[in-house]
Amino acid sequence: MSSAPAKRPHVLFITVDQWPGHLFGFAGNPFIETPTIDNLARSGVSFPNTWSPCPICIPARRTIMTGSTSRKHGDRIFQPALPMPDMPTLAGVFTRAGYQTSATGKLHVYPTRDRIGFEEAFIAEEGRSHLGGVDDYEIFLAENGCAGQQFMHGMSNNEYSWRTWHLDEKLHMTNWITQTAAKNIRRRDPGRPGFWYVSYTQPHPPIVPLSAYFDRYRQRNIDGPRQSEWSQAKDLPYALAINQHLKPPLPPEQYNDMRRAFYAQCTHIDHQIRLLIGSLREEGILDDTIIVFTSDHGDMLGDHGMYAKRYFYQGSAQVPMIVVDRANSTRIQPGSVDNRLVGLQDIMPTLLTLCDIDVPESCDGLPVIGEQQRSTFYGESLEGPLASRMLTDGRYKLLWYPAGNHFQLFDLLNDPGEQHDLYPQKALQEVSTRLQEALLHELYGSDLAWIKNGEFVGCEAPEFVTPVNRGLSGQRGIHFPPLATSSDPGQVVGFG
Ligand SMILES: [Ca+2]
Repeated sequence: MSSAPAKRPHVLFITVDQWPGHLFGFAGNPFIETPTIDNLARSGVSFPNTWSPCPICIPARRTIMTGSTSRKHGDRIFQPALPMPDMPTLAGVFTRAGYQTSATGKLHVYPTRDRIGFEEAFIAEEGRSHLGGVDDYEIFLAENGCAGQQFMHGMSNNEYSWRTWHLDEKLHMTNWITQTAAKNIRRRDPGRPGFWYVSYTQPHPPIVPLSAYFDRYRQRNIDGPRQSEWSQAKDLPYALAINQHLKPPLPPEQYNDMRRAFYAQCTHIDHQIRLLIGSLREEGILDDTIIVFTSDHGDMLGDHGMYAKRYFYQGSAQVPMIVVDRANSTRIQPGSVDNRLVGLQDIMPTLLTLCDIDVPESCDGLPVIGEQQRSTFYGESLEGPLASRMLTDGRYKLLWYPAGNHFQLFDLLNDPGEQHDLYPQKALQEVSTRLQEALLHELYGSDLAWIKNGEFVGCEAPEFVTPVNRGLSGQRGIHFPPLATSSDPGQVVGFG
């Protein structure tokens, strides 16, 4: 039997949920503390032009785990009861290559206990137990005398109210994910390379930071949301108007505290990552471990009057991407910044290439350490009147809202915060036309009804009716006794 697999590098792949790419020290934000992740960036290469090709939880995670985009993996909406496509998965390919593979935290797949190729999965699925399958974090809470108390803080899974964590620090989901993953590193089989997927459920709401981390930010100045003229226009695209009305603006003091609480969750995760690195170091394998850090999508956090994700503005769709190679490798220059266009579909081919494993043909992504680069990047979100599409060449970004056939154009070099919509400017018509032509080539399926004779015609926007949010955006209740599995597992209990 070959001993070659044991010489392969280990992999620590860390994913966070809903953490925008611009909210890091290494990305230039002076308000947030992310010393550990900044150190990862200094130890490897970061990619500031990384986009979530469909900035919604389930589609983004299907992209990460298949190395392909919505067109191939089959979801650009958010389909909670859609099984994984019949394609090789990141985990499955590593397992077949001889790796010991484990996932800890959020997978967000259906059926819930589908291991999607991992040998082991320890899951924390944010209280979606109506979908069936036990949740390891909920078992942990019960074993520690807190059965069903995960959501007793009262905060919603998709709102921007906040309070500090209501149970002991050691019971916080971020701590549980770290401890479980660190244990998996310690209990590894020393004869095989390890692949540890660590998937934090935060900083996604419910915003429930530990009080120690909120206190850290309590007295600090904090940055505010991006403002723009275009987002206050009366003819705002339907998809944007709905968001602005669903989550009305917070008064400044409340907004600032919410943002501090969000940052507190981020710094908490950053510090917990130190334990993963420490565990690898004490096992004597840190220098032989490739580390990748990313997020499934970001959060608007009030930018342009909007919250959460689904959109292709920077806060929602631009994600962090850091790749740290083995120590002393010459493939990556520590501390380098690579401005190529990158997407979440590139993670699978990148990790496989770094570990000298063949990339399946089903992967659409490109290894980010290779010579081959894309000239444009396409993104898609939702279908019907809430849909939006994006096409960027890295310098300019074109957005299309089919409902109302509304376009926007931003100059990412001079206006990374996208505060000035340049689409109406005649001087840039050539740029818009070029990006529109590239966008036409990307469209498929139901989108083709929005094209006539090669021209964008879109569809009529529905009459705007102020949305009513009776369910508090996916508010959870008391989870003991355990919830019964719903007869309709597709029932949405809040976008993730
Ligand atoms: Ca998500």
